[in-house]
Amino acid sequence: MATAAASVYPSLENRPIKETICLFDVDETLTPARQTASPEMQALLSQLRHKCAIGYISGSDFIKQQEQLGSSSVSVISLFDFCFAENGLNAFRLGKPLASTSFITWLGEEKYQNLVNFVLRYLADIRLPRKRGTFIEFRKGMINISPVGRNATIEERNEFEAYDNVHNIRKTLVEALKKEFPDYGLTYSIGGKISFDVFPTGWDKTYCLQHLEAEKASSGIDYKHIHFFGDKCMPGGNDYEIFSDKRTIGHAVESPEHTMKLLKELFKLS
Ligand code: M1P
Repeated sequence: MATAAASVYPSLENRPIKETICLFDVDETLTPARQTASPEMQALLSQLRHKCAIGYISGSDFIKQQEQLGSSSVSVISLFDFCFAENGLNAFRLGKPLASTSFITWLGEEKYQNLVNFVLRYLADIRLPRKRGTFIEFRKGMINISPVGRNATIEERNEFEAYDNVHNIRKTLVEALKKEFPDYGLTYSIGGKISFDVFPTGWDKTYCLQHLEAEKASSGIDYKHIHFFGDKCMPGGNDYEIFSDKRTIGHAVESPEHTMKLLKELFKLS
C-alpha cells in the first residue's frame, strides 16, 4: 500500500525541488494535540509532496501518528517520504524501516530499573485531581512519564495541564530526577500536555537528521534545505534543538492553520 501510494508522486530524485525537504512536528503543527489532521492539511501535504520531499518528526510512538495522520485504510508511512517516530529512533523511508538502536540497549537494565523504581515511588507519594493508568510508557527510543497516566481522556488531559501550570508537577519531578541521577546522561523534555520524555542526551529531534544526511551516500540526494516546522521551539520545548540546529531552516508555528499559511506562502501552494 505504501509503495503504491508513493508511486503517485515523482521519485525523490525527480521532485522539482529535489534538495529540499519539509519536516513537520505533529501535535499543534500538523494536527491539534492528539487529534487527527484536517482534510485541508492532508490535501496541502499531498500538493507539497509533488514539489519536494516531506516527512514528520515526533517524540511520540508510531501508533499515535497512525491514529493522527493515517486512517483505518491508509497507512501513515504511505503519506510521507520520511516518517520519524520517537525522534527518529523508529524511522521509515518510502515505507521501509531504517536501522536504529534503542533506549534500553543504551541505558542497560540496571540503571533503567533504578529510574523506573524512583518514578513509581515518587508518583505513589503525590496526590493529583485524578490519576489514570500507564504512568510510564516504554518506547524504543525513550520512556515517557505521565503523572496523570497516558490513559487519561481529552478532558482529563486538559484538567491535568491546567493543574500542572499552577503546581509544576512535571517540572518538579524532572528536577528530582536530575538530582537523583546526575550521571545518567539523560535529557528530560516536556513536549506535550500530560507527560515528559526521557532519552539519552543528543537523542532529541535532531537525531533524525542523520537519516537525511545518509541520503547523500545512499541515493545521492543532498538535502541542503531542511525546513522544520514546530510549535515548541523555545528553549526547553521539544522542538528547540532541531529548530535551532544549523542544518535546518526553522519555522515556529502557532497552530496547524499557521503551518498551512506558511506552506502556501513558501511553496506557492493553494
Ligand atoms: O508531541 C509531543 C508529545 O506528545 C505527547 O505528549 P502528551 O501526551 O504529554 O501531550 C507524548 O507522546 C510525548 O512523548 C510527545 O513528546
